[in-house]
Amino acid sequence: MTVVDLVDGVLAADTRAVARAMRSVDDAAPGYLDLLKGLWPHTGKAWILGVTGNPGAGKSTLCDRLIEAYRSRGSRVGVVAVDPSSPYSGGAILGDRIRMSRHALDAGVFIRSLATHGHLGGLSRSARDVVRVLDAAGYDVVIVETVGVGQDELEVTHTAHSTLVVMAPGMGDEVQASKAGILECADVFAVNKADREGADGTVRDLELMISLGDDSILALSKMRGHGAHGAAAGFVGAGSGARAAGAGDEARWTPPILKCIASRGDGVTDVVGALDRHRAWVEGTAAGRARRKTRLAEQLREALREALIGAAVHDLRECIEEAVEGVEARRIDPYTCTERLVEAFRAR
Ligand SMILES: Nc1nc2c(ncn2[C@@H]2O[C@H](COP(=O)(O)OP(=O)(O)O)[C@@H](O)[C@H]2O)c(=O)[nH]1
Ligand SMILES: [Mg+2]
Repeated sequence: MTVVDLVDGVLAADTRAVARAMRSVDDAAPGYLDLLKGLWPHTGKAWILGVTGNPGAGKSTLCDRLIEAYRSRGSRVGVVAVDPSSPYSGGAILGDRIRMSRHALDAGVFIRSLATHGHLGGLSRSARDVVRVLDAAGYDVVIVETVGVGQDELEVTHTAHSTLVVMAPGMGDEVQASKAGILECADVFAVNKADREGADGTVRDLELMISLGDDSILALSKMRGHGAHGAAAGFVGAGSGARAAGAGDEARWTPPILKCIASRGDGVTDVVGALDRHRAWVEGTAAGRARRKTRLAEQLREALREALIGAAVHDLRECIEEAVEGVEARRIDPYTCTERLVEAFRAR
């Protein structure tokens, strides 16, 4: 099958062509860049939703509900599950042709799992390009579920137009997420497992952190350390006030925090509503469009970094070997050595 045939197959949303194109892109198989170039003019229509949060928070369960909600509006939904163990509605499903059991017979849903490693050029590169295949194939919403909240996941969220951060009460998710920089990339927070104790506390902690910024995390952990839960609650008034003020200010998006019980489907409508509002903000305001542009710039820089590193490591492989020996024998320091390698690469 030629690249042109494959492009045509993807544009016709032929399931086998889509699966094949995704595999080719994921493996960075020969010709995959031509494939992506061919698909590019047909992308940009899908709304890309990143779903992140600690393992066990309920991301997959909530994604399953989101698929249901978007399908009921008639949208076609693509899912890229970076977590290969995603137990969508029960049965754990692996491999290229995974289907969420509940959505298995639905032609309007396409699910692909990505392994967490083994991608040429990194996981975020793979995820971004696999998403583009789904976009070209006409999926209206593409959900990218990450496995956790590490650096890779942060990069994966750069691909998304909206990022939903899922948390569960009593897991210390708030503090952990703030350390990992997840708070900054969150557009909507879902405090899932609201059937469990502590959900309101998690909501309050989040409100506090959002209203006070990064400094609050340290303060919060200190308060918690002294067992003064009431002290944290004392700030809630200030937090809610800041949120209310933010709501009328279209230059700023203040991430809403919604409680839900994904396993029962409770509160999911509100999460969907918040995501809709975020989309409207991104599409309808200058600030939103500027942010979208920033994300594109981030993606381009990532792609450039990957391409440059790939090219340098390939072109300089002999020099690098020599360099390692030089540093090992202490003939040269690693800093000068790095400078020389960069110079050698630029001279090419
Ligand atoms: N009690 C409760 N359990 C839930 C809820 N949502 C998901 N779970 C359970 O939490 C576990 C982890 O869910 P999963 O969606 O796999 O989390 P993920 O690792 O973030 O994708 C599963 O056993 C779910 O059934 C909820 O709202 N309440
Ligand atoms: Mg999962």
